[in-house]
Amino acid sequence: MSPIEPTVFYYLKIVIRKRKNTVAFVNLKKKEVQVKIVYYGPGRGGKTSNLEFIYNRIRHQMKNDLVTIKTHGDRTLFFDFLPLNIGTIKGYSIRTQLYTVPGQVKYNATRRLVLRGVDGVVFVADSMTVRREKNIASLKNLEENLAAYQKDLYKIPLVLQYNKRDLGKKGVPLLSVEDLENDLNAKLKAPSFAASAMTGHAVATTLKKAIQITMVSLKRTLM
Ligand SMILES: Nc1nc2c(ncn2[C@@H]2O[C@H](COP(=O)(O)OP(=O)(O)OP(=O)(O)O)[C@@H](O)[C@H]2O)c(=O)[nH]1
Ligand SMILES: [Mg+2]
Repeated sequence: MSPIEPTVFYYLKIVIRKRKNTVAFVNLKKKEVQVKIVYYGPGRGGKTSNLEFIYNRIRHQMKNDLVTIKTHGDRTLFFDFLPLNIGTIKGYSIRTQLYTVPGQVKYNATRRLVLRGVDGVVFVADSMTVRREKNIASLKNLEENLAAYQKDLYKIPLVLQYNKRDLGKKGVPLLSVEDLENDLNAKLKAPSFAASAMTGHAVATTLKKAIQITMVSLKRTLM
């Protein structure tokens, strides 16, 4: 992954200052700040692929492995987990924890559990026309599961990713970005990116934006 922009470090500094006394996020013993970002979205939309791409780009500098628990095929059974060390500020190491949820409808209890303590969300929508209803249902499900933690879809730091754009060239019918915006983002007006977790297009951009807006929001909450 390319280096995080300086603005993000600026916000991180503020978060550390404000969070020094809040044990939930800052581990004073370990001198560590944790930020939790969850990749959410319909089954087979490409959440795990996003984390795999990020992991493969940075594995040479990683101490930790991508933890991924899959079912028989390539479906996520519980979650994937990728801890990212994104730097040290004033002696505190900043750890971004990336999680994916299992997208299959039947795993809702697990999805809800993974959302506990979430700071920011990346919603990975599937651009394939046949997945239109699944995207809409999954976003609604996200809203419900956040509500269980008294969190509001309209207030939580959220980035939308319109994944699988590469399939257009292969003749697979895709929803246009405009259609996806209308379906999912008309009211939310969250930052959104057309991407491909297969080629890696906009995968890092999506993550950087998610980290950035999460930091801005944490700063606001704590001030
Ligand atoms: N062509 C293409 N295929 C993709 C892309 N992203 C994911 N895939 C494929 O879509 C399938 C599902 O991807 P996953 O990353 O496992 O999807 P997921 O969202 O984690 O699915 P669940 O774990 O079931 O929720 C895999 O076969 C991926 O290779 C993409 O951008 N382009
Ligand atoms: Mg998965």
